[in-house]
Amino acid sequence: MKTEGQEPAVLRNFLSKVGLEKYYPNKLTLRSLLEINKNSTNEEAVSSVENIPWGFLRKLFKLNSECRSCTQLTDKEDHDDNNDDYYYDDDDLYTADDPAENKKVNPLDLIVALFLYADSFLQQELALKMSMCQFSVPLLLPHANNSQSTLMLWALRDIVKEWRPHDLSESKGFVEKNIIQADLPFYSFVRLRNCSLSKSQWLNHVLSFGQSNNNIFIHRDMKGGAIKRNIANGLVEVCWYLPSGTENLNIFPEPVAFANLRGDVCESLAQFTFLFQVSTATFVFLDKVEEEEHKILTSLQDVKSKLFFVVNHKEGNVTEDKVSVKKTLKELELPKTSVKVKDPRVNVAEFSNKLCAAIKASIKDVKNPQSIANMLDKAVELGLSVDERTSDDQRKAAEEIVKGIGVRRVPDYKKQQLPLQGDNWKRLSKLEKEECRMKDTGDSGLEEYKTLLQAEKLNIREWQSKQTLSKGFKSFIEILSTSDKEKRDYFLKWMTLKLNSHSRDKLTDLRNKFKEQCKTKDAKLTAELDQALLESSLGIEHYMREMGLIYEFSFQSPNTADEISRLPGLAAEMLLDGYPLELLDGDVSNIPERWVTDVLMELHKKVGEKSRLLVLTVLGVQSSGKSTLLNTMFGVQFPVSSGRCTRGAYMLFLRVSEDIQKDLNCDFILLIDTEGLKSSDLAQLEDSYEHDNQLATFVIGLSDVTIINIAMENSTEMKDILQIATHAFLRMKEIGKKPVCHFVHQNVSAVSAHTKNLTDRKHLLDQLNEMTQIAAEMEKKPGIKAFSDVLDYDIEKNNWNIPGLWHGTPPMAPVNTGYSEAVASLKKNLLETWKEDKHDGVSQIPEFLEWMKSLWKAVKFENFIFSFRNTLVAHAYDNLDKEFSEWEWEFRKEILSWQTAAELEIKNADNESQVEIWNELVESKKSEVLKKIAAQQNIMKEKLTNYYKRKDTRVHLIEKYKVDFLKRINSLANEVEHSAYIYLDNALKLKIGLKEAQDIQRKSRGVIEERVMKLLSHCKNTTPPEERLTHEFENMWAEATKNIPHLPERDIPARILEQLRKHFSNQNVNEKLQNVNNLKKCGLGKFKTTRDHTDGLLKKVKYWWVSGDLQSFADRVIEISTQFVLDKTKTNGDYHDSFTKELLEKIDEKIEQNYKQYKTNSQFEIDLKLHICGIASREFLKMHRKFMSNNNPRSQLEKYKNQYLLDFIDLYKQRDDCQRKANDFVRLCVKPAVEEYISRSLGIDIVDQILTSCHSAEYSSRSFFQYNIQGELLQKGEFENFLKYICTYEIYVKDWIFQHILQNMSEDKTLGKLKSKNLQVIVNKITEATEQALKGEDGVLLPDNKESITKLINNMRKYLIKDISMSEEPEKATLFQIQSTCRPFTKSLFKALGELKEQLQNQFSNSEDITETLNKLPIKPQDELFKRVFGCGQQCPFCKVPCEAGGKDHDKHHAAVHRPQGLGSYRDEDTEKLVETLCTTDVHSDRLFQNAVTKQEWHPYKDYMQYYPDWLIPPDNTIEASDYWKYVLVQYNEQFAVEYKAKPADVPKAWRSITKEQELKGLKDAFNIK
Ligand SMILES: Nc1nc2c(ncn2[C@@H]2O[C@H](COP(=O)(O)OP(=O)(O)O)[C@@H](O)[C@H]2O)c(=O)[nH]1
Ligand SMILES: [Mg+2]
Ligand SMILES: [Zn+2]
Ligand SMILES: [Zn+2]
Repeated sequence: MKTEGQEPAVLRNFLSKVGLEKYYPNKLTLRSLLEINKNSTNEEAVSSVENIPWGFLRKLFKLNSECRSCTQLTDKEDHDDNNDDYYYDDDDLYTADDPAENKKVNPLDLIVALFLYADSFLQQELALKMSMCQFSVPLLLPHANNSQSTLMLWALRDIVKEWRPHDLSESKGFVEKNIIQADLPFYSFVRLRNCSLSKSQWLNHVLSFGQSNNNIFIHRDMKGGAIKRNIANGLVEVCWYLPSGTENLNIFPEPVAFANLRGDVCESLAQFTFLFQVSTATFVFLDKVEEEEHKILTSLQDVKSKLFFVVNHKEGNVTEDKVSVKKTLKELELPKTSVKVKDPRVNVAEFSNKLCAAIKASIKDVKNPQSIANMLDKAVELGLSVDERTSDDQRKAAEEIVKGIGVRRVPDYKKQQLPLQGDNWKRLSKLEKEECRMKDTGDSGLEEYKTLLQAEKLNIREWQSKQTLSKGFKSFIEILSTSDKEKRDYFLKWMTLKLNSHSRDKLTDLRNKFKEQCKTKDAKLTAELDQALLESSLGIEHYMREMGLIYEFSFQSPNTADEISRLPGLAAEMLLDGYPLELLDGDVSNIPERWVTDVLMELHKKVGEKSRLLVLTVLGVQSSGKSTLLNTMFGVQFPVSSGRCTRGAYMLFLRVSEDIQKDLNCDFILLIDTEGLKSSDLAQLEDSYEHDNQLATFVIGLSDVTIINIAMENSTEMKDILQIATHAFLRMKEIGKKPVCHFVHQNVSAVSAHTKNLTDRKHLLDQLNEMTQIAAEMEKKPGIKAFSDVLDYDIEKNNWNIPGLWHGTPPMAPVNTGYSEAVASLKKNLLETWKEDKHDGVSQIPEFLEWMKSLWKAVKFENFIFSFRNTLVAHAYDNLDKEFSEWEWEFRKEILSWQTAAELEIKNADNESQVEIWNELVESKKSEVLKKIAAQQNIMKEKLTNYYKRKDTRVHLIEKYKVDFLKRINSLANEVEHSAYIYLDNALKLKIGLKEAQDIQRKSRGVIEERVMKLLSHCKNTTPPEERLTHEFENMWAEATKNIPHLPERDIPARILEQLRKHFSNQNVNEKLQNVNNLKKCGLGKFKTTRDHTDGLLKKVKYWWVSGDLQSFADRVIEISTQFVLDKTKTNGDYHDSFTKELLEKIDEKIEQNYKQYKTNSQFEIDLKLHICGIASREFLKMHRKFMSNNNPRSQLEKYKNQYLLDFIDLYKQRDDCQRKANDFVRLCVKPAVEEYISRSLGIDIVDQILTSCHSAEYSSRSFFQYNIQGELLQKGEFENFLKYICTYEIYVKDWIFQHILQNMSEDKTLGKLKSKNLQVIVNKITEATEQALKGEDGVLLPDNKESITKLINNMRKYLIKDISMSEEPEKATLFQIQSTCRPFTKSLFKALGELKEQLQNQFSNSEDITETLNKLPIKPQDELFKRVFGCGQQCPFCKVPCEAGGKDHDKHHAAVHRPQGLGSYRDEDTEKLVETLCTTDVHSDRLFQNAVTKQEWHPYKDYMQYYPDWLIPPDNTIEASDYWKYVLVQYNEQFAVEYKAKPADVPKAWRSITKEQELKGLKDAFNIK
């Protein structure tokens, strides 16, 4: 073709008129037309000439057969303008430069222009679509008025036609061929300058015989057909007549090609010559022959059988004309039969019959029909250019490869040249599935079997990786990766064409056989043929598949070649170019995961990580028009064929243009086309249902929008598809994915269809409901009853009727306009509803891949819902959980702070007032805290709600956990309330207890002070020597304190026993308790479980084992309880009955949690509680005694003895040691208060400190905590630790946390710093308060006298009431008989305070006993952190792994990784060996278990939920995740056996080679830590 700038003016004018210059030549790409843009959803009417081509293209791409009629603007003014011109389509007659003409375009011109500016691939697509609409397509494309012409072989290459010749009409077989490669009779139609007949119209008549009139060729009576042609003259179009095998419908028994030359012969001599030479016969339409024409015609060779004249014999024809015709005929010596005269008396039908007959007659004589492809040489010879010459190199390369197949059978070729997708790949896929099913375990142990499977897999992978590339394949890859884009496209196309034509005949044959076979219903033969069909098909997709597999396995070998590592990039490019990529290989039912992942990630990178996807999938019975639907909807090119070659799912990326990316909220639309689903012939094959089910679940799981294509009403296949899809939707709902679903009913065309179908749709809904119920039952989700429980389904909006694709009987039928319109409106609606809906869950490629992996994994298990584990969901859950933990701590902190303030208030309550008043105070505090808790609860709920509104957190994935979290808030509130009440009660009890002691103390102090004064006046009179004074004082002191009463000691054990009785009062067990008079003898020795401790049934079975287990359970409870008691006694407080209550509650909780397993009875409960209470009674008694002695009034007074002595002496000597007094005041009164202040909030401070320090991560989530703790276990590598961790998990964790805090607090003297900070705060407060206290209420300084000191102290107390509690007794004692006045005292006081601060500061910064400090804290940081990470404390019923779900109250317990059950002491009853199997393996095997819970009946692991409905144990086929615990079992097998009094487990050999590194990696994998 000519280069730019040289094109003839007429062409230039035309192109500029329709606005296409910038695309000339061949610059508009197919790719650019596929983009989804504004026009995809909202098609505007064509409003300007420049828009005409686009409007046409859009319509053509959606297969609208009316597209040719939209080549002019719908304009009002031009109605009557050109009436007169209708009779003429001759250029010279039509000269007017009509202004209206500028608004119109002749459709033929338009088509020529389009072909001129389209690139080669778009040309092919145009031709394909046009031919589907049954339009003629360009064969010779003129390059503006004759100057040049191109044979459009390439453009027509892709057209594949099917037909049924007469000899196949019996068998219902058919022929499928690239039409230009078929050897067909070829007829040309041309005209002379003077010709009043429209040959196009006549051709149409001939070709549509028996069918409604198809306008195959554009003719003058069509819309726009009469408009002056500017550039289309010289165009040769071609179309084909194809027989359908029905005798009376067929005009010709065999296919025939028809060519039509536009314009007259003289103008396009080259074209005419070519046509005449290649044609079976040429029909010349004419009224008369002109001189020039006569010359042309008579110069033709061999015209006798090849030339026909069609002469229009009009009424009143000029004789001259007749003569000219006669003359030519004579010279040519044409027989009479070669001249057809159209007489006005002959009507249309008759005359077209005549033409038909002429053609038919001539067909009989055809010896060697020629294919269009073979006309190439002739064209070159005649100087025409040929479009496909440009890609000759690529053609040769493709031919070379295809030639390589040689005479081999395709299956053999594939085995040799594409070996990776052969039997090994199939076997590997089987193995992977077997790993999830564990069907053929045979005699070997489960874990052993698993390692065997692994080993075989590894073997295969290795073998695969060692394959060298075959020659053909090597060059395939080479060409793909070295060519530039255009060359690559050509090459791929050529490959496709060559491969298709290579295998087509063979396949058609097989397919026809297959069809016949299916009738016989012989399943075996059908399966064989099916297999043969699969094996014999060889297409580009097989090469692409091999390419993926090369990459997939290349990782097995360390030295992956560069060219291989570049493959994903190459494939990504091809995806972006619009090629489909195989996602799921349905032939073997497997996904090359690494390949797909890397390709898509490569793509993700290429598009700048902007890859939000909208995934759209079509599902439906095989050959129900799914691919056709997608192609029509989006203009894409999924392979369409009447037979199947592959099974599986292909994906294709469509770019979304920038103008609507925001609206659609995506950058790409990802189309997934499925193949091979439920082909009716295969339904009988055994695994087809399973295969279909997997495929459907997988693709539905991936998609945002699913279209269920239903082509046949009520057939069983359709039902099966519905069943499969319903099931898949249900599963998606359960795992938190909710796709949009549309049902497309094809072949429903009646206008009334919609209303009439209402009943049908209701019926469909009934069916769906029924199927939902069945599926729900299968998935054990009885709560789901109706389809609408699963999906948002609207009977109106989600059902679409689409008329049949063909308008008439194929192959001659054009696409039904109704089809095109319906599909377009479906598309529009899909995109529009997508726009309207809010989608927070749009995923990018990485997330899509995550879904792909987890879906596929779950699909492989039988138990989809319970197997599904998606790291995205896990992450989303973890994130919320982390945040939730923070809120939870805020909540607790708020209440804890309030609590300590309340405690202080109670402590500071007026000591003089009645106990009732205090009671009231506490009650009011309780209602205050209730309100506070409710408020906090609301705040937390609000936080949760807001979290669920967030866009960045993928909350849609964890929607179903919202209830869990709400529950957690409530149970948190309950817990906090409970502990706050206890706290307040304790504060009150303490206050009352102390009051007693203080009363005594106060009285005694009064006595002493009186005595001192008395002694003083006595001594003053006698003036004894100084040493006597002391002596006198000592005597006096001894006398005065002699009778100070002791506080009565309470009988703690009795009180505990009473509590215990009360605790049991509701149960009918008092009788048994009656015999117990005191707790003295309880809990002294070791607690022993007996047969009487469990219920009936269990006594019969082997007792030692059950008892062993029960014993260790009891031991555990005792240990935990003792720990609890000791924790309580470590504080300096007094015993309180609530301790016993709490203790008993704790025991109850443990018993309840484990009741199912041990079936313990009330005897056990009583014995155990008595035992523990026995221990507690002694500890609590100790505690009480210590408290008593600390608060004993006498010893309290002793503290002040020295002071009184000094006071006495000073008074005697009339000295005033104001500084001493101030010091004493600070030491005895202020210092304890300050210390209390510091430790009061220290607990909270420590937790905050740890949560914000570098250790915060450890407590950020349960799983991270586990990860750390287990990592440390591994590091230390001590059996004892493992044992402790497994058997006494709670204690171990508590201890671990405590140690962790200790370590943390000693680092950098953190504790000292925290304390100092608090010290600074309180000292400042005291200083401030003191300064303020110096002033009276009126703001005036207090007078400088003795009395003011008391006033000052009272003021201070008042100002500090919210911060500290200064006891009264020490104050009174130290300020006894102070002689100084206020001012000097204040001075001394400040000095003393300063010294106090310094002293404490020193103390804090020197190391101190952190344990001691921690134990004494009123709020224990270890407890708070424990609450944060411990969760519900349940353990897996099989392996004892602790539950990792958040909070105490959740739907299901779960843990990321389970352990070999033997680690939890589970053994085989007969061999006494510990069991090595993991629960996660068992639950997907066919194994059984028995234990107390099943009443020793055997029960399948698969149905463990029946007995443990609150546990979720997802199956796991991976080997790595549990490496950690396997390693532990291997390492300590013997030790565990000894410990559990069993025999060591049989560990699979492979486990022994697990290294510590692998173990650590396993740990990381298990907790999702990267
Ligand atoms: N009669 C008829 N044929 C159709 C219709 N839709 C598609 N086809 C033809 O059925 C064959 C299979 O179509 P295809 O789209 O490959 O089906 P798929 O297997 O579901 O993807 C093709 O030859 C289509 O032309 C329809 O509505 N009516
Ligand atoms: Mg298909
Ligand atoms: Zn387990
Ligand atoms: Zn739990």
